Amino acid sequence: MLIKTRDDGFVHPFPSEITPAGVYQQRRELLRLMAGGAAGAVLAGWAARDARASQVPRPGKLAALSGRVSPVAGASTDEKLTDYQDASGYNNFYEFGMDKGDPARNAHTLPTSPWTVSVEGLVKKPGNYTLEDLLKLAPMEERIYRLRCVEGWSMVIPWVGYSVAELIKKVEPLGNAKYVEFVTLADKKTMPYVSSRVLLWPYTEGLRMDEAMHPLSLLAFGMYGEVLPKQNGAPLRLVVPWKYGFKSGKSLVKIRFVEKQPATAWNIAAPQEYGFYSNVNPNVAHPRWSQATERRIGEDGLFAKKRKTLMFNGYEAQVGQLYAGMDLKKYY
Ligand SMILES: Nc1nc2c(c(=O)[nH]1)N[C@H]1C(S)=C(S)[C@@H](COP(=O)(O)O)O[C@H]1N2
Ligand SMILES: [Mo]
Repeated sequence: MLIKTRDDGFVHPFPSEITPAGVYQQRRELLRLMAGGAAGAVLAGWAARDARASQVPRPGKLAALSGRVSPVAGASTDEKLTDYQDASGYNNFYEFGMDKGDPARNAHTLPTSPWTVSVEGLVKKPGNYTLEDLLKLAPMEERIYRLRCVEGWSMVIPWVGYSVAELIKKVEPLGNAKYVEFVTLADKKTMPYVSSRVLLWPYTEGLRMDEAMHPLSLLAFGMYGEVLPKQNGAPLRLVVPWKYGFKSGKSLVKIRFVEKQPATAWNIAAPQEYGFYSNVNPNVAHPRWSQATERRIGEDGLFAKKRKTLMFNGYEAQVGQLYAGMDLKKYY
């Protein structure tokens, strides 16, 4: 039974693990070690891999980030907030390592100032926008979103930012811009795993134009009323609450308007597992595990009951229309 821990998720696959042969090899190795009495050590290893970093320092307040309550309908859940230490100590940011505690331990090397975001492609006003430009581009809002990782865990985080639509309107996309590509930083000097082949760097993500324009799609600069910790994607990231967490690229450096559906990092790594849309959908299982339930971080005692995963992560009323008539099993 314990071997199931790994299958239950909490680790995206990386290329060497994606093949069935790779998975088989790992199980055999685990069984061999267990038979040899080394199970304790192995399981301690798994536990460490899944554990959050302890006592994460907080980056502090920034006046610009005292977000007003969002006027966008359904922008905040009243569910209990995830503990700050969990939200900033249990992360996926593969540029800094693959264990959940690695980003908090390693991301301090990331220089977040000065920072510019290059806006490119099919757009009337391309150019380099500095972080200072972006911070004052629109009023900051607080939005309390559920974030659900494809691995089967979720959190409730109060983000601070504004709709990506605010930026998109300012830069005036051309009529033939159908998709928006989001490119995140890939810097070998400050991001240790960018030298590895875990993913094809830079980490890229994409949205259809109407998804990017949906008011819930957030450009986040802060969380819990403070500057984003580096491990959560400082100085700015995307948060798309109805999609699996990996659509929400961290530490954005480029936003490109394109005509064709862009390639995305996870789709390149494992196309059969991660589609372009990646809407949270309990009816479409991940090939290696069910997506019907999730573990809310903070309720994760060994015997805590899992929660039912909701269609579009609970944002169906707001975003369901975007997918009217689409076969969501085909467009997963
Ligand atoms: N650049 C970059 N962005 C990323 C990732 C990553 O590895 N690199 N991981 C994604 C995944 S899988 C998830 S679940 C969320 C996690 O966000 P959080 O750590 O702030 O909760 O970030 C997403 N954005
Ligand atoms: Mo994720």
